[in-house]
Amino acid sequence: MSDMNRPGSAVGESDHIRTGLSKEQLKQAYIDNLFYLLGRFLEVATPHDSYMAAAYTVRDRMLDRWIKTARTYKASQARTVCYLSAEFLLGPHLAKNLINLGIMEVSREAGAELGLDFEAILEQEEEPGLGNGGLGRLAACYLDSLATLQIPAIGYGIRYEFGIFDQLIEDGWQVEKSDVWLRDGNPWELPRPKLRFPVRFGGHTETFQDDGRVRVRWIPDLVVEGRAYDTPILGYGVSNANLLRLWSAHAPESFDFQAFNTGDYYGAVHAKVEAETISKVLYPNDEPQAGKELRLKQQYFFASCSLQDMIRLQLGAAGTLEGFHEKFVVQLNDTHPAIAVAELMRLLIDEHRMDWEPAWEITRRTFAFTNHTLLPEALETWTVALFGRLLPRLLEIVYEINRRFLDKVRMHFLGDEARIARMSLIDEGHGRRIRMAHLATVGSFAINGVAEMHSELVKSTILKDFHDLWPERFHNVTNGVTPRRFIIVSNPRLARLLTECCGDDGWVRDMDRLRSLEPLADDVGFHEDWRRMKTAAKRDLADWLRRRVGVNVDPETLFDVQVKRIHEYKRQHLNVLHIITLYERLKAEPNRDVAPRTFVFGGKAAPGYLMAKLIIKLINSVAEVINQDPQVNDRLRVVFMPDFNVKNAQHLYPAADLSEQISMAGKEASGTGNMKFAMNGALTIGTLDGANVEIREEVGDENFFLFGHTAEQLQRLQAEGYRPWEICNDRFELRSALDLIASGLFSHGDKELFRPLVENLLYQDPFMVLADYELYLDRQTEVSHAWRDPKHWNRMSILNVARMGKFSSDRSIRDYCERIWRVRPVPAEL
Ligand code: CR1
Repeated sequence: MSDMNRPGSAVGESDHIRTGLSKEQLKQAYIDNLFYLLGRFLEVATPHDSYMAAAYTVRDRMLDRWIKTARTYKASQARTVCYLSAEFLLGPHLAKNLINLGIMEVSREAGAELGLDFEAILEQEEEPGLGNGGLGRLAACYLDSLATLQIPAIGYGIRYEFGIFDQLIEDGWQVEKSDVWLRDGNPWELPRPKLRFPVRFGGHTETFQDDGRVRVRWIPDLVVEGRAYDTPILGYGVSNANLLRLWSAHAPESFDFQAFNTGDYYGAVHAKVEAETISKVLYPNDEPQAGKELRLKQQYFFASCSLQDMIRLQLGAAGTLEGFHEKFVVQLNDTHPAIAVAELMRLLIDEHRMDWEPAWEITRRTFAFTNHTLLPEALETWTVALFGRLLPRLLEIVYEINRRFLDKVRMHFLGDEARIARMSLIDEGHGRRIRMAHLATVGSFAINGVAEMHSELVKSTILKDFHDLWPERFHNVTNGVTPRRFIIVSNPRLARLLTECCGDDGWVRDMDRLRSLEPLADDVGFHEDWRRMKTAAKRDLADWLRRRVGVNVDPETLFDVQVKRIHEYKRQHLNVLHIITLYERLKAEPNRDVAPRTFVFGGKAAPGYLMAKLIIKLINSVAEVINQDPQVNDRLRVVFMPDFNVKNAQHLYPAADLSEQISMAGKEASGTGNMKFAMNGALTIGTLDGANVEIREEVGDENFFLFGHTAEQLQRLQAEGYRPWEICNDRFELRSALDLIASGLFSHGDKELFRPLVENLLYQDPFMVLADYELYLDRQTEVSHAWRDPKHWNRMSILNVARMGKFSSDRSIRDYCERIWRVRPVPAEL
């Protein structure tokens, strides 16, 4: 770029005020932003003003990179990865961006010289909670890795006005509070009011003649406008900055003047409200309950806006939609954006007057689909009735895709009508429903699961028929997490130690280099450093818990942590049964020698998921009794950390000694918390499920506490007729733990409160908690023994960190680039 094009270049010196990275330039820029953007000056600035000024100072530096990256990508004509996701759980931006720009330390110094409390400024940021859990956080890790690996990419999603609810705990129960994250403004985004697309809903379709062809016109009864909000996403240690584009829903005009003039003022305003409702709130279910009309509207809304935007870019660059799939590859993050398959067909056929065959050729070569769950309740379907009423034109297209697809299946599997019924995009059995996973599969050139075991199960269960037909389309890409967020930002002490050991910070972009730690696993001096680092992190967490939650915990005890969404399949209640058993052992034998532990739980329950809410209540009730019992509370403590989110999680990973990954085998597609803990030196107690399997393979069986039945064994148990109550008859301690809950000891004598939970475990136990109880307890006993030998424990901890290279999201993204997207890096230069 010529100098005249640089922002601020007209005024010479001030050029660097928006781009320079030196301490003096940062200080000057900060003061400038405080004054000109916020109308404040140092002496009167509140912590929030300081945060905003700091954020704008960082954003200025990102914009320079962002514009240059966009130009480089455009000139390269490279293929762009479009990651379509209903959720992006980014976490706070400021620290992450300071790290990726490489100015964390110099900013800290600049802050100190200005008399600012740097930590308090970071604390000010309200995180954008635009996701529920693993799936949304994975999308955020992937954006970080895409930018770091210099891959042209755009994240597309929804700018929810309210993200995932804030969780309060009152009297032990979860209480939800709406998340007003935009209340104080969002300095990281740039509104693009001119970048807007119409999205239609309802109405009917008609055919008409056009150049001798029959075409279809959709006359909607509601048109909503999607407006773009852009957030730059910086890579680490590179000049590339990618784009996250989120859509916000608006009425095309703020008033419907027709209605207004005829006196229907209320009706006119109502249309505006109806439109804006679409991007109002994130559905708080991690495994969504199907059937909600608004959710289908959200999905179609963001899929349509995103595709219209890609078409705009393609026409701008090439003037034609031919070859669209060579310029864009669209990754569908689960089935939430699967409707994009039908929408791209509609746009190509109806709006750009293409014929079906070439349009289908482009479509099926554009999309790739990631499945994230096998849970039957999470497999999205929509009734034909609802779908047709809301999206009449899309229903016609889905029918036509299905007709042509089933013709092919019929040719391939002659006479196999049962198979045809199973594979159809329409489930005729349950009140006629559209199967979104089938639509995504039929419309994609590649389908993948998120861990080896999960990908195998996808092929052998939910998509087996499709695998029989197109085995070459099925892949595995094991999930990963970004070490920028989950080591450098969360655990700076560990980051420093790793950089010292490796000689430089190259491990941040190549985590396999941590293997060079292996020889240190037996080094006495290094053990001392390791212990100091861990103890410091545990002290920090203890301070934080005292201030935030009002509980005292002892950093010398074993920190045993389970944080994730609360769900029966994740089996937080198995963890609780272990705690109750320890409690009973200590009560029966007060001098018994047990390794002192602090149990930490955290996680949100979907607001309508009563059993999950009861599990939260149980954890808090058990905590209350144990923490107040002087006979045991020097050796057992239980803490429920409220409002588990990215920001709070960052305090936990560095401090954990033991990571609980205890889902029922076959249920957790991958898990990513398991990776975050192990990367920070926690040891895992876990089942053979999801990515646990691969973590254990990498770190070595001797450095992992495996327990539990395998998925096949559990299946066999179930097939033989699983009778959980019989297990209790033989296991005295299990019976006793359940009896203790039922007795009302944890509920102030109320015997009814936990009855649904206890009876569910005794008589149904759908996630086979009781079947694994004894194996879990035995393994926990070994954990306690291992903890008694700090040298051995540290050795295992060091080896876990050294061998986690595979679980960097950089590796996952490289896999996607090579095996699925077929894209290469395009470095941007400053
Ligand atoms: C899975 O339950 C996985 C993440 C990310 C979740 C979890 O095991 O780590 O996806 N699935 O792949 C999900 O949210 C809707 O499905």
